[in-house]
Amino acid sequence: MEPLGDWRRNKFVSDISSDDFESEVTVAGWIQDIRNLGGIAFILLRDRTGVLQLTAIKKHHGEDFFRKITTLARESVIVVKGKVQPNEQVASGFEILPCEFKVVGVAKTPLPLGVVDKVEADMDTRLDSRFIDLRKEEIAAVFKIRSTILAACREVFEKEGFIEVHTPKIVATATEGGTALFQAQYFEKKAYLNQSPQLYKQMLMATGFDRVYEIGPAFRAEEHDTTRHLNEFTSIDIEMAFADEEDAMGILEKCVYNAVLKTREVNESDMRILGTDIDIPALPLQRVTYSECLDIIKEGGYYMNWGEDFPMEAMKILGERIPDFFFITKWPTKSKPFYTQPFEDNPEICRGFDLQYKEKEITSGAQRVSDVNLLKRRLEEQGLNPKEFKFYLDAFEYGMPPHAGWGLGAERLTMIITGMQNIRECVLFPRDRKRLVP
Ligand code: AMO
Repeated sequence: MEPLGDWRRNKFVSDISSDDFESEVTVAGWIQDIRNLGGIAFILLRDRTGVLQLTAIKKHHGEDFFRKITTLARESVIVVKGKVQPNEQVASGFEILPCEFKVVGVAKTPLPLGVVDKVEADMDTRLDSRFIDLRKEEIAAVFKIRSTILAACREVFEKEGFIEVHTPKIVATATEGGTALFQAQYFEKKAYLNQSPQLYKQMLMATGFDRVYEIGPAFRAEEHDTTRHLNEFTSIDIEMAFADEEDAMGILEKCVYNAVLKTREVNESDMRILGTDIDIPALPLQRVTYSECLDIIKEGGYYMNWGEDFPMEAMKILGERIPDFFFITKWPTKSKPFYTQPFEDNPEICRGFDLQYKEKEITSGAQRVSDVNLLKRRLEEQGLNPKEFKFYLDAFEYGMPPHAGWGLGAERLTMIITGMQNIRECVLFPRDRKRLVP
């Protein structure tokens, strides 16, 4: 292995064009394949933007150079200085004739997982060697898109006057119900990993910050092992003051719109690699009330009682009959968490909403209860002890404006935009019922 020294890449593969013909470039990456034909060898070098061909010619380069470059193990990392030459026979239209190269990272053989092999490895094998799995362009494409989605949401937040905040992840109380909590030892006290920034983002509404967003981890000790659930996911959260659920939905639909728009602009080739596409949603997104959903479900041949949560079968009927992205509004109050504001004139239903993509839920949100007495009552109704929520309730006692917000699962949105069927494809190192390593 050689030190990098002052060698630096000055071109990514995708940056090289006919403008570079006959000039010297420094490229760097992983050796994807070597085809040695005896007198001439083709070495495929991959970086995050693509693959190029290095051509080594025994007569031109000499025996030693030729042997050294053709005997490198696949997936070793090299830095190469070489001349760009036009070559019609190569898909990219050029090849690089190396002048010098350094081996800066040697790969052991055999590889635990192939990068370009046609045989598909199962998910566990892939995740066990995730650092290699992520070298595959179709796997990396998902994370390039995920990055665009997050940037697109941030862009909306910044434009709409939100400030970015970070709330604690080690906490003393449950937010989203007591069953799905991971316990932690906090010195001599019992603590939990936070399920959602819910209580903290609401408390921030009492500060005058007015509009906050947080993109951070959320932990759920859910036992079930599905293609839609993780035990650690990234939650995109907002909270806004002097606002109701419609205002919050307005920000959400802008985020979704911008995420799809930016992905189509920035990640055209990644979407092509994934063989997927998604239409830019028309705004405003359709709002369908919970009761209207029941009617649609009934028309679809499935019957359920008012107040029940939608089982997957019912969700599928909805997904088939309503345009892709839609809101479900006006939920039964008892089906939503304690912090959801009931309608003043009909407290059986509340100002909570979900954002759906077909049968998949991607966001929950609501206008919140800002009256402390109602909040205490709601806690008790749901079998929770207001005393345990004192730190939260205190923030409502000294001037709390009405407010609303939502939480959007980054992996769920990425799944939808990339067309992935398993949520594990949308997180680098998934945490699920069985997986804690790597
Ligand atoms: P909720 O519990 O519905 O609401 O979560 C909000 C969104 O987070 C994502 N999500 C998950 N993603 C992957 N794996 C999981 N186990 C998982 N659980 C949830 C989903 C979901 O729609 N405090 C409220 C939000 C709010 O009202 O502001 C909350 O957490 O995309």
